[in-house]
Amino acid sequence: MANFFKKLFGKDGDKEQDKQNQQEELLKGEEQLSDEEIEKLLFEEEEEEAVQELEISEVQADDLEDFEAEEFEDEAVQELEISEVQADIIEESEEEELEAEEAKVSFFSKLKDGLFKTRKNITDKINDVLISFKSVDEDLFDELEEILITSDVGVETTMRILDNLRLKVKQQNIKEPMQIKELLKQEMLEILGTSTEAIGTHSPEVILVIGVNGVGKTTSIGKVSSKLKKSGKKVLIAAADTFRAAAIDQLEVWGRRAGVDVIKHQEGSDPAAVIFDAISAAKSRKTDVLICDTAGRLHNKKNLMEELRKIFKVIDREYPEAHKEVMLVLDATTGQNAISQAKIFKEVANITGIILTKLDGTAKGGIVIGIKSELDIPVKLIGVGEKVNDLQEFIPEDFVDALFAE
Ligand SMILES: Nc1nc2c(ncn2[C@@H]2O[C@H](COP(=O)(O)OP(=O)(O)O)[C@@H](O)[C@H]2O)c(=O)[nH]1
Ligand SMILES: [Mg+2]
Repeated sequence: MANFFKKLFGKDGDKEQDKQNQQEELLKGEEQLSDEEIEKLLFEEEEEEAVQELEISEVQADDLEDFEAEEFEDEAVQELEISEVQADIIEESEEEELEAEEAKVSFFSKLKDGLFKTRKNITDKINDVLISFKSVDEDLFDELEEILITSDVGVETTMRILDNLRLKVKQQNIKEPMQIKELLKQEMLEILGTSTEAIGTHSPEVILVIGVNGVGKTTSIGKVSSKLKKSGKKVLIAAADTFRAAAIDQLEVWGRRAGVDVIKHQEGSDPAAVIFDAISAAKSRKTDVLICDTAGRLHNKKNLMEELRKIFKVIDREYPEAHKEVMLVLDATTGQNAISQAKIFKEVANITGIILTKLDGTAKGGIVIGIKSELDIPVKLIGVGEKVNDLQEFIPEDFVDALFAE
């Protein structure tokens, strides 16, 4: 829907002044509609259908019902010239409705749904193999090995899992292939360990979010801010990805949604200076959690690493009393490449946790196991979708249960 409006009303209105002018024009436009016009519009059946079709919320319908009919839309475009900001507001209230709905869906089923592709790939294949084999033999282990490796569990980790499986099968004298499923779950849990401390629990706390472009840093910051704010924390965001104006805008949209302020400078300014100001603001406002977005242009590795070092220095010097978390965001769909990225960031950053995004978009969710076993950094949060509630605390038992759920 929001795209529909964006298409309809154009992408102008970047500048604050434009937005104001357009908002004023919107108000004028509304006044110019005569009562007759409004009535005519309201009674046309087509329009009501259009309203229903577009599923506009009541608030939006109030604003928009005057010009919902398809024929009238073009005129409305010219008259009202709704800016991108207004379209964003529509999108936001639409999303709030969706969020309320989604909140009803349980945590577990969301996780299960988010792992749909992985479940199809790993679990269905494992089930097929276990059903097709009559006895537990080396061929069965070979099949399992292939499934795990192709699901990005990682070669070494897969070997480790299989060695343990063989041993347990022997020790427990297991003859039924199906019994292996439980053993496999146990092995996975053994590697994943227990869940670690959640982020945002200290006060003051500063969370620095790092990772290459496009992995989901800004989106995850939006989701985390919203969650912490809802739990009663005072949250502040620092827009230290100053490379593109769009990155700052994107963060502000998330900030508005979450009801969290964003400290920003102009595009191209020094990220460390943004952090410096954000820390001052956090101190004077008695903020509980300050979350910092950063740029991730890995192709200029040297600069990026220098930039991060400078940021760390500012945080250490200016905010020694704050508990520090450095969250590395990795995109699950990039597979083994995610592990290489982590190794590079480890060189400059004392990474305290991983946010693994886009698990909903990959059939290779075995990467969770690979990451834990190869990097030994706890996965603290997982992204299973683009919506605000789609970032979950990573609980190994739930993850394995959801993976093998029927
Ligand atoms: N499907 C899915 N998409 C995600 C998830 N997290 C982030 N994204 C999408 O990934 C894209 C890049 O995210 P962004 O936060 O801008 O990445 P950044 O460059 O690291 O800040 C956006 O289109 C997000 O909506 C997730 O868990 N699932
Ligand atoms: Mg970003």
